[in-house]
Amino acid sequence: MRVHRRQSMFAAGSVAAALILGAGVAAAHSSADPTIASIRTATARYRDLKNALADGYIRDPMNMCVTSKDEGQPEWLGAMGVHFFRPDLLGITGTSPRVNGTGTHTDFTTPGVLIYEPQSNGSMRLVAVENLVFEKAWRDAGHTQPPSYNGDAYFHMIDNPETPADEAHGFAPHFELHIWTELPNPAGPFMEWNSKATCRYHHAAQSSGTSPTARVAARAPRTGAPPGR
Ligand SMILES: [Cu+2]
Repeated sequence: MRVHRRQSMFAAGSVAAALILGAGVAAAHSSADPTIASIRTATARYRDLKNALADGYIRDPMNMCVTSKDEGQPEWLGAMGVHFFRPDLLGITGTSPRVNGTGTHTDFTTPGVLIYEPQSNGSMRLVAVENLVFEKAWRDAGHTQPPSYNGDAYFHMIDNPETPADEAHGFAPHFELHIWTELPNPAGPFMEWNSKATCRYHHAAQSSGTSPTARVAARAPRTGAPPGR
């Protein structure tokens, strides 16, 4: 069901991704990936945002609390939240014209990105972890398949010039995968949007005023996907 929905919803992006990656490729498989439970344990210290900041995570400079609605997608899909990045793990090399980097980091026990949901009392609740791998760096490292987590391929994010939306949300072509370690996602642990996450308590005054970019998840068709995730 989840796959169905993604395929219909992101059909255009999937076509773009298929053009890049070739249809029907199997995801590169790593058998050494940690379990979600162990990732949750390893990142438990980041439930306290102070620990994240101390370890080098920085708040999204745009300070966006990202929602599906902001980016032109159905509101019922939900939200992500506010992203905190480790620039060193992402290997950021520049931000113009797109955020680019050399990062190929895929270890979720030290994720490149942490996602927080603003709470009504002003605190920030850790909801998910994410890794983001730049496509060129990944291919330059000799990989012929997208990165994957326990056989689940990362989403391929690349702008489709034929649409007004920026499907790569300001980033150079990359692969990304979220894992909703702290806030279970009814749509599945790896889906981009979580209907249980909200940006309701993200203060408008914190926003940059910049128009949100569209974010469309695209992933090449792959084989061996467990059904019904
Ligand atoms: Cu995200």
